[in-house]
Amino acid sequence: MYTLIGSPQTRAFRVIWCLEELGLEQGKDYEIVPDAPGGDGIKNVNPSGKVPALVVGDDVIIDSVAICQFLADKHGGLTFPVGSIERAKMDSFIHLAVDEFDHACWVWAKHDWIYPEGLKAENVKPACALEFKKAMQHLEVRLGENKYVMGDTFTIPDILLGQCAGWAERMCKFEIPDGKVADYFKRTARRKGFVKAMRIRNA
Ligand SMILES: N[C@@H](CCC(=O)N[C@@H](CS)C(=O)NCC(=O)O)C(=O)O
Repeated sequence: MYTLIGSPQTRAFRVIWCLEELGLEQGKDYEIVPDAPGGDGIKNVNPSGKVPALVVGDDVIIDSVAICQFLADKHGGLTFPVGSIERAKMDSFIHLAVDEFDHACWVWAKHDWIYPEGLKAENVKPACALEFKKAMQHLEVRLGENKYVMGDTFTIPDILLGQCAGWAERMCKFEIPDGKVADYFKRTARRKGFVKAMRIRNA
């Protein structure tokens, strides 16, 4: 039984979506300890207090991407074999999600409600909106006519990009223009794994 530490409203959502896509069930294969960032529970396993973390027996894995990669490798889904070209290309999409999508949302959040007043800089939020818009354009070109970023196979970067898109729309109010990319996000949001993860998030 895995223990996922982190509230489902945080990046822990990515891990829940990943677990559900891999056919693992809450209560049977994993449990969630819905700690907020900085809480005592998470600080016991991650000195930075950041969520999520996954407890696996006597070990702990920190970072949503590392956790998803571990689960995908272990349960044989959402990824490609280590050393394959597909794996390298998939990893490249993971970096696109983290460097461009996650980063724009995260810096926006820091300058909106996380930092104290004195540290919030004028113009940072519009700069993040611009970065996000550029990232959407990069994604559109790289997606091409594909169903998912790696073609017909749904993989970890689709989870990361989908979670970031929801975050961007809900919290940052970044625009997702109609067209290929919006259709792609709608497609990922129709997946059973996403629907089940959202049910857990909203419970
Ligand atoms: N790269 C890490 C980032 C984790 C992260 O920043 N989590 C946020 C919540 S979604 C957090 O705990 N923030 C508290 C902080 O930055 O102190 C991951 O993907 O797990």
